[in-house]
Amino acid sequence: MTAKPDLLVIGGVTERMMGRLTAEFTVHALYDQPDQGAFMAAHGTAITAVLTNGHDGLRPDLMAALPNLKIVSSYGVGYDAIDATAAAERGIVVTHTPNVLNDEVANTALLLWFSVSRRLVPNDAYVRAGRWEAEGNAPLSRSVQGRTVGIVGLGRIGQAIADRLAVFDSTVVYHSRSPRDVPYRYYADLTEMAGDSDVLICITPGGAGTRHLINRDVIDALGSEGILVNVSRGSVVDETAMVQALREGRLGGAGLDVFEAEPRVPSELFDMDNVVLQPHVGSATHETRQAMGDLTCDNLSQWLGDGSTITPVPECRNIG
Ligand code: NAP
Ligand code: 8YV
Repeated sequence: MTAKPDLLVIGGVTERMMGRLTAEFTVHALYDQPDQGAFMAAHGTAITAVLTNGHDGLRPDLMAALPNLKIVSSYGVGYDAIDATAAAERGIVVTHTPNVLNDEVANTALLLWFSVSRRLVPNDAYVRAGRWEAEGNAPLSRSVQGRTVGIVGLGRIGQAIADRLAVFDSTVVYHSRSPRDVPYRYYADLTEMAGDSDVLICITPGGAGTRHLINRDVIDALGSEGILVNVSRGSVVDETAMVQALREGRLGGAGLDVFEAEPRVPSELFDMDNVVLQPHVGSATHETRQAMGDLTCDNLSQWLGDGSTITPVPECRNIG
């Protein structure tokens, strides 16, 4: 019987995933190693496959310590924590999990906007504190109907967000590096779009190309009645500028799933009732995480079978 190939798992995986992985690979869980340096020195040469996730990615020093690495299968669509160009140069294929999470993340984006706009969290607190009975009706909130919604990054998830907005009589507008053949107005200038939008929903990839795309100028253009929703990566928003704008009333509100130094969140946000905070759970339902886990394992299984993969990242499409 031929030995099973060695797979390094970075970050936790579900029981369902581990069941599949152990059937096909000799699995080494990096997070279980008391001395990761010693483990890499002893096993780095044997490892040909890595399974990771969008948050942990693959550190350059780890990639360098795996001379025979052939595939990195990542659980998540965003792969800004993996240097896919460096991987491709070494003939390593990186795969991710596009499309299976579009609906969930789009739903999360709208949930955040609606929660901020309709004051869901402060109103819940109002009831729980007995204030409804003691003080009467809570203050009025802002309607989500008929708004101009600026989507920053009209890709797979951005399009799923736009699809949902028809129900709310929204005017959808978008910004990305290049226009697409869609029936929405394109803005090459993000600040101009922010000035015309009631809500800005950020759903680009992370990484150097989008760092602080949402800067002070964009935030000021969105303005004191505007709402910023970020379901992309924390790095896309200049968090210091955003917190300052919220504190000074120059930004109306924010619905945030991601943060620059997560899981650390600026504590100044904790007291703001025009802000809704989530711990990076855009795709985190049992159903969607199962689909993501299945695709992560399917990529590894197919690679094991014939060397090809189902969903390689664009940088790696010519490998395998
Ligand atoms: P996608 O299909 O690749 O779409 C990305 C969009 O961003 C494209 O429209 C792209 O258009 C635009 N874009 C890229 N760079 C840009 C730049 N510098 N300036 C402006 N626009 C830019 O990706 P997706 O599948 O929709 O996923 C998007 C991202 O969502 C992921 O990469 C991940 O970071 C995030 N995400 C978060 C969660 C969560 O849990 N919160 C879950 C899933 C995904 P152009 O190429 O024309 O610029
Ligand atoms: C996951 C995500 O939480 O897919 C992404 O890009 O941000 C999320 O779906 C993450 O990848 C899991 O670590």
